[in-house]
Amino acid sequence: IKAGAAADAVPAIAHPTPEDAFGVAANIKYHAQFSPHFSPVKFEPEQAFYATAESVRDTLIQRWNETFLHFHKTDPKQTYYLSMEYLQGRALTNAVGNLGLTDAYASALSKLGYDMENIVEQERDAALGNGGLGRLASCFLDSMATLDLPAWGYGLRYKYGLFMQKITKKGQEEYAEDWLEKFSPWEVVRHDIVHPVRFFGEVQVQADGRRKWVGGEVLHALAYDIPIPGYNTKNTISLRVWDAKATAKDFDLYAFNEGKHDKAASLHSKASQVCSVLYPGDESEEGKLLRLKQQFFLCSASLQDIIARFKERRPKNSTLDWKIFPSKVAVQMNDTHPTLSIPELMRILMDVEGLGWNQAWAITSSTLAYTNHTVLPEALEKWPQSVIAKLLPRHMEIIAEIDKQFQALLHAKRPDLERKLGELRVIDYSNPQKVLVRMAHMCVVSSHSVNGVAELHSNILKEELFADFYSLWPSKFQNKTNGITPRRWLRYCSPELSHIITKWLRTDEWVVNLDLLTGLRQFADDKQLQSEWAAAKHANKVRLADYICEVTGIKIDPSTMFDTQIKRIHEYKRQFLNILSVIYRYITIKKMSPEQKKAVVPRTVMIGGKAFATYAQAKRIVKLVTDVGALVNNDPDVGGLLKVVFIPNYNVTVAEVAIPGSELSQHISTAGMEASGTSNMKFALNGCLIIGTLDGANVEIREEIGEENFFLFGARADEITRLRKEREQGRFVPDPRFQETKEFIKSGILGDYNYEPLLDSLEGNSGFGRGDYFLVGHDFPSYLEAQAEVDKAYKNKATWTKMSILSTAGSGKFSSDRTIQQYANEIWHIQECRVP
Ligand code: T68
Repeated sequence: IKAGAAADAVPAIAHPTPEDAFGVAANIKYHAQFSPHFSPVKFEPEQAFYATAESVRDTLIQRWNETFLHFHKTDPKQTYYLSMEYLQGRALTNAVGNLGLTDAYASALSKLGYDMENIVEQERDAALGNGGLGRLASCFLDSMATLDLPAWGYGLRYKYGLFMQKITKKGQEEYAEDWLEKFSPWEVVRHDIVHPVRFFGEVQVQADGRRKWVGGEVLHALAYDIPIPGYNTKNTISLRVWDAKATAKDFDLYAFNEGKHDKAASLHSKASQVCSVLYPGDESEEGKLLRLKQQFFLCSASLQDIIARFKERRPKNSTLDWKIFPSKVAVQMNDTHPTLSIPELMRILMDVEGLGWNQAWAITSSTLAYTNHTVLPEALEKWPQSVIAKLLPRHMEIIAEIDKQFQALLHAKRPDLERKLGELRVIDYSNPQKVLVRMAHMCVVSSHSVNGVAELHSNILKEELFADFYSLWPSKFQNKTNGITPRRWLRYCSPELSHIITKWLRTDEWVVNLDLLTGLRQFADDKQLQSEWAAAKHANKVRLADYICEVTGIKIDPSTMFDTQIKRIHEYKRQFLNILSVIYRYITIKKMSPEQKKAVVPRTVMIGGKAFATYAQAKRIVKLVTDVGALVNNDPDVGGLLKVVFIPNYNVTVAEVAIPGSELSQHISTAGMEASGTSNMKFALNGCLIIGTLDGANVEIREEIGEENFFLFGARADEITRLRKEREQGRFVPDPRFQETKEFIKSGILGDYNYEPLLDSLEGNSGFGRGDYFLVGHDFPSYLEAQAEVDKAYKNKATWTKMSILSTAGSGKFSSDRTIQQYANEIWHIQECRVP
């Protein structure tokens, strides 16, 4: 490369390249020797993992560079996905698989005396997210790369991602998990990509009347790139995560030498707080400030980066034409967490670039789009105006102006809505002591597209949550049903099933065209396929049983039905309903004669998930599951007919074992409350049958796989309001089985833990102050009936296996490739840009 020239003449790599097993083995050895992380005398599995990962990284970086240069030269419109969360999980299997190097790496490692499976196990999960929303973002990146789309992700490089969960006698305990403790072999620090981000300070009016944000504290956002390889393509995109830094200039050497060590490095310590923890508690004012700081840090650094790229790619000697910005840039906000992108883009365009309000507004609103992931009122972000004004004084001015212009618009266009102004405004003045900014309203008002994540959810947005906005801007509202990547969630997590699918479809094209799975339908009755299918499922069950034994010490029997519910613990997801029915099953078994017991279908019920650290009710549910397990698993009367296991520390890697190994999975939220769900799609794709309510994407899954292959129960979304009202009016008569189950818990047989607050939630004193708000009591009887149907179906192995095959066959729609193609066509308006 010549000085000053573009770096597109990538020089030949000076060390062995991973093209075949010999090349790979040599390359791994090279890294073991020259990557100076470990002493050279050791080559244990951990070192072997890092050397292997660094070897894979060589290829990734090469492709990443080619992709970047190709995008740079072609200059297509590019999408930037802004998300506070990414739940990436492990990367090694996925990377070598997508690169088409699985066999080469497996045999190279075996030449070096290792087996791939063991090496893969050394990697820690990158858990920079909570649950569905974060995992969705990660699946989307895989699809963007695979579809050759010019698209990138932006996020934050938290030091401590999602906490580690330990289950003790007290229930759930949380510990910080340091995924970077050693280092991550996947990230590439970009020392040349640094953007200043200001907090606090004040607004000055300049001579020309323009406003300028000055003073306060300025931190620096330093970029780390995590390469994301597409499947079967050279395209390798970036997840760019920001870390906060202070500079040497911010270090007060004089103060330090006077012994004032903390004071000397106070900005450095503030910088280290910004990206230290995912979702720090926000009860206190300090907590709120930190969360808002994190959100703004992501928005400001990413927008500056996007704008720098826009400027860099403009033809030489041409003047900057801001009008074309929306034809070059699409920004997708993953929920309201990146909402501050709106006032930040407005500020940059007006205060830095000198545009007027109207032009800045036109650009901002045609660039930004918003995805909503929840209708739960308590999960819709509202920030105190006072906190925003303190941290981001200029942004608060802009937000106030957006609010004002929205009022003017209503006045001019929709006087009929003016009486609802108070509810619709961006700023909520209803309590003058506590003025709040409604982030979702700001997103709806300022974006050109608003989407929900499943048909039912998008309809609820249009008809309820955002009904008035919908009447104002009907064409803004869209649906984009979620999806999952078939690479991680079938091809790599269940190689056994994948091989069978490829064999029967006579192609592995399904990995990139998941609709091809419908081709399995014609063989669903074939005895040969059924027996291969059942064998693969059994192998996956054995693997899960081994894992459960390893982490809990509990031995479970792979010949029993494996029934799983894994997701965040929440009252609306109703793990409580699940465990109540397990208790009822236990009570019933206890009353049975030996003859009656023979007819029972033996089940292993597994529940896993993390409860938010301050969510007391959710933590009680975790404790209840473990207490029920302790009772049931040790009762000789039960004799293996029922086992109850809490799977600790649920994360992406655990899901990759639990999902293929399950036969029944539970998606049993109160109808209307689960926006979509994505684990339902993962289970269905892996031939696991669903017991569920008509909620979120369950509705569409049931349509696709056939209602005869889905165990449905419970109230529908459009009945919920009426049912809650009836309940309030005392018109609900509980099922005697429900009463008996509650009495059982009250009896104290589970030990001395106080379950009263949990039981109260079923009666009228729930944390939400509303009696059985989640309608556990109402749905209990129909849930038991659906469970009886499950047992009946399971008794006939051929029927069950056929249903399992049809479940996989009908899951094609739920590929995130489909979802992302729809975002690309209908929201982002971007085209494929494939590296030749
Ligand atoms: C989930 N939301 C939805 N929120 O609950 C789920 N983090 O139905 C849907 O399938 C999924 O998003 C993807 O669309 C979340 O995971 C969060 O994790 C969250 C909520 C508030 C603040 C932070």
